[in-house]
Amino acid sequence: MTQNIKLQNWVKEWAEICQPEKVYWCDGSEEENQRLLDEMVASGAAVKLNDEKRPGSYAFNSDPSDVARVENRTFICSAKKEDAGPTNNWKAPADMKVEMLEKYKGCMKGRTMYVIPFSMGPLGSNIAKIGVEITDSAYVVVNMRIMTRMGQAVLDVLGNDEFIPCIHSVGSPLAPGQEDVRWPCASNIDDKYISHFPETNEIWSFGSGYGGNALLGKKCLALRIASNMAKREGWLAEHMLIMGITNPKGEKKYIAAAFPSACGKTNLAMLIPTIPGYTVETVGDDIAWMKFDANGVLRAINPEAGFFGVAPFTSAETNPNAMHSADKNTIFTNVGVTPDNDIWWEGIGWDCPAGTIDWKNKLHEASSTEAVAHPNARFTAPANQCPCVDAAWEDPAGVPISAILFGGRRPSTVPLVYQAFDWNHGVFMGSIVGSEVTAAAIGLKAGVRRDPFAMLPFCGYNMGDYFGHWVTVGENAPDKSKLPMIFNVNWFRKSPEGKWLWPGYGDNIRVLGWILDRVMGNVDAVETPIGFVPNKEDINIDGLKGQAELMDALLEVDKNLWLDECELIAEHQAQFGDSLPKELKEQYENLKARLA
Ligand code: SAT
Ligand code: MN
Repeated sequence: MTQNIKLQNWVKEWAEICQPEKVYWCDGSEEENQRLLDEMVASGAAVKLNDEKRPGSYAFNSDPSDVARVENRTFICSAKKEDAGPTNNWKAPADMKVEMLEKYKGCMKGRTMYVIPFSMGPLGSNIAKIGVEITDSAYVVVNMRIMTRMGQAVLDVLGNDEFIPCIHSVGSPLAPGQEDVRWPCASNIDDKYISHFPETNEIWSFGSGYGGNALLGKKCLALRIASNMAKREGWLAEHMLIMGITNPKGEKKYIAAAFPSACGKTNLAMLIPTIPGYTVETVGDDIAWMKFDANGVLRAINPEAGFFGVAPFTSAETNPNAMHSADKNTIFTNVGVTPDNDIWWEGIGWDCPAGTIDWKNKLHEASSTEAVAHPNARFTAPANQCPCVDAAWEDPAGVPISAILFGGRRPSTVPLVYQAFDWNHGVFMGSIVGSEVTAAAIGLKAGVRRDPFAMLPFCGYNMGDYFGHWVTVGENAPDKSKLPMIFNVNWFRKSPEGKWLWPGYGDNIRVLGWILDRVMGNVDAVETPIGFVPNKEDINIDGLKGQAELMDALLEVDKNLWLDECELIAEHQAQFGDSLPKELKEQYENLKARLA
């Protein structure tokens, strides 16, 4: 329990609004966790998996209408619309609160209101932030217990201090005697809201029970709200993995890396090197909070305690470390369940056993073309179960960051790797990250879909101001010589005939090796109009058959393609209007001048 009056009053206030049957404060204990899981198995909401194959693990199926984040129902409710910027949905805070309070009235009838105290970041670390989530979903409680540090220990650390209040309801009250469904949620998309009030550090979520819509510590707090706090306080809250890389000489460096979705971020964070002598260790696979220490070194922590990873196509081949992270004590959502209560998904590496129940809770017929697992099916697994978790992954001081990587899916134009000339050039690189889409794929004009810093859905304020914040962080760095070097990588370049030019996966260590060499000043590079590109002999391709002939095409910087790219960049920059920092306009002009 807690003596925190503000917290007690806040819970009371919301209990009056939501009218739950009872209020329950989560202590985070093993017994509590087991009790909630047992209750959900008994009610039919969860399946207990085979204890020999998947100890301590459970499978849930969501409602088919509730399978992913809802970006068109995600709102940044700053006082001024400009402060949400051109890339966020906005509503005035007061209007949003009036609208949502109508929804919250009585929304927990017949349900338990759980109070979840949680810490993003190691408990008691001065970088960590404490939130309290109110929810009517026991599924959320057991997931938050994996994804965050949760329970009484957090209240003990909180004392009478401030917390970030997060309110969540699945929006599905029960009338007396009404039987519950397996996955309650608001059935109408317009009844879902993921709202953020950056000026008051509040999160209000309604109508969805899935992922980032409901586990409010993740995208809502650790990115959208934290990005606002970071701007005010002079640090960085980023959608980045953090990994340690040790080279054959035993020298270890940490890097942070941002990629839009579907670029293999979790796989990179847990990569198994194909060249001998290198080791990769994982600090985090999704979010990095970075601050300068007293010596002017930028240090990063992973605010999370677990992985909420995409299941389909994760296998012993693509990511054995992720598979092992999910060996036990794991919650699976929207995967198939086999007759012996194991899990199955597309690309898991073996055939689907007869009698498997699909994510829609139907028997999967061998002849069926329907997916067994939803494409956004997830595993929620404790980070400390990852075989390659870094020894310092919970160090409250964070790990020193030597390099920051950006990347997207670019079949043409963008070389395998290139390095920014300086910090502001690197900020420019981050601001133009994107993946190419074909006209066929989305029925729109073919082009590059930009996802600056991979933060498009997660930046809690005006994206132009966010670019400006990155510029400011560089300007205010206590020691500019200690700023991380910035790189762009592209594992996805293709030949004009459409063949991949790079093997990817574990072979990406060959590129990371070059990046480490640059960081340590071991190799020169070729200066091109877009940045420093490797001399091809400096990328180790030993043992890769046929790779040598592809290196020129892979590293090529084609001025004409880049002049075309500049036109797209100009369009991209234009949307930010006056909020685009002059430094990025300059970077664009300089790039064009270098290409001329
Ligand atoms: O559902 S989450 O937001 O946690 C994961 C994702 O969509 O990136
Ligand atoms: Mn993510």
